[in-house]
Amino acid sequence: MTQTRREHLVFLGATATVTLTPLTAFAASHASDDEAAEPMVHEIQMLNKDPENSKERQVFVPDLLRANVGDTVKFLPTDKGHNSEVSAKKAPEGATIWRGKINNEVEVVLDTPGAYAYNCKPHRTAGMVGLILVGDVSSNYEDIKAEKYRGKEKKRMEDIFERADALLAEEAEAAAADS
Ligand SMILES: [Cu+2]
Repeated sequence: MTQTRREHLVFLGATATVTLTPLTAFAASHASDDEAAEPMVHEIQMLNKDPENSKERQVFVPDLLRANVGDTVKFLPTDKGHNSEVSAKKAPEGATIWRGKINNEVEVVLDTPGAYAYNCKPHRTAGMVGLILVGDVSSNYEDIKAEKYRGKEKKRMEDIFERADALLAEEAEAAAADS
């Protein structure tokens, strides 16, 4: 497979989002949105400690990811003792769901548009959760938001949904300005 230099740079930008804030990641992942975008690989680290706030433990970084249909997400076992999994009711209908083993890397092609609220099995109640928004999320975003989350999981999901709402509003605004 050959890549033009420009596509290659976009790809590098995408892999670098691991260390950026979600809003920056969003901007990077949509840098080439005007054309049929080359599928990208996004990396999410499974960590014992949030590198930006050492008081926050058991985290996915980034915990909010914007992706296009056909992109790949990789969950990396950077620290030990974690997994990534998503249940069918917290993913779009018909989507490929995943259940990683503890300490294993998981690689998933995001084949179905919608929202995916995943978690680490042993640390779900400790709030080790994350959200992936793939393409048009209107089919299940509100349903996922209305799901039951408990304790620290609830607190973290509320924070993630707040950022997701802002991101989707920003997108809607940009789309309106475009037309
Ligand atoms: Cu965990």
